[in-house]
Amino acid sequence: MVSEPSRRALDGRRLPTAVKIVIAGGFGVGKTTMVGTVSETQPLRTEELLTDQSVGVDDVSGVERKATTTVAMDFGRITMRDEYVLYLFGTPGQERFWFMWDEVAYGALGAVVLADTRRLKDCFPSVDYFERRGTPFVVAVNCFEGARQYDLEEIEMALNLGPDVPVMLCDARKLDSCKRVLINLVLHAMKVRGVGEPAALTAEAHQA
Ligand SMILES: Nc1nc2c(ncn2[C@@H]2O[C@H](COP(=O)(O)OP(=O)(O)OP(=O)(O)O)[C@@H](O)[C@H]2O)c(=O)[nH]1
Ligand SMILES: [Mg+2]
Repeated sequence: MVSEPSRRALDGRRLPTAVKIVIAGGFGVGKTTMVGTVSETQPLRTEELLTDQSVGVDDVSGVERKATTTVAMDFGRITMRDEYVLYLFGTPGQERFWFMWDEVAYGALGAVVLADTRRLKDCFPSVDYFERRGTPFVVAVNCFEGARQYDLEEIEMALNLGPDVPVMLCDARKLDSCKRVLINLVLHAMKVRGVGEPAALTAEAHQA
């Protein structure tokens, strides 16, 4: 949520508004990568090695070189136009760690659901989760090399999303691309929650 205390002025300067954002999606879709790409501080990670025990449980097709997985959460921070500080919380993707989601998502303004078109159904649990919680979200399709390209309309239809859920393409390894996703999410979430449109971010959205 938008934190009221953070709006207070300090020495005549306005403090940036603090906003909590969740980065969710299926196993290996690029959540940790996205948090790491945008974070202006050293991101906090809780990565553990994928072991032989995960063979047959975790589907690494498409990300065969993946050696680690998030077991609790990712955490990072990005400031936008000195007006907003986004605190980013990445969820663990593996089903056995989904019990963490309530903790990670508590108090979030909105969520990014990352999707991979090669394993689109893996993002359904995240979509269902945020729909059930009433948390505004956008779907960002992380475009892996070699994955077939789809039109956004095709993806929207496949996900059976409500008409107002923004869907966009992104590259979780690129700062500008991740920033564009985050700005669109904040604008969408503020609109859904009736918080008014932040001029600074709208201007940034036009540039991104
Ligand atoms: N080609 C390509 N590779 C990517 C991209 N994003 C992430 N990767 C790679 O894909 C793998 C998965 O990335 P992670 O960021 O660990 O995925 P995750 O969603 O955090 O995974 P879990 O926490 O295990 O669910 C890593 O090997 C990344 O280097 C991308 O946009 N393009
Ligand atoms: Mg991760």
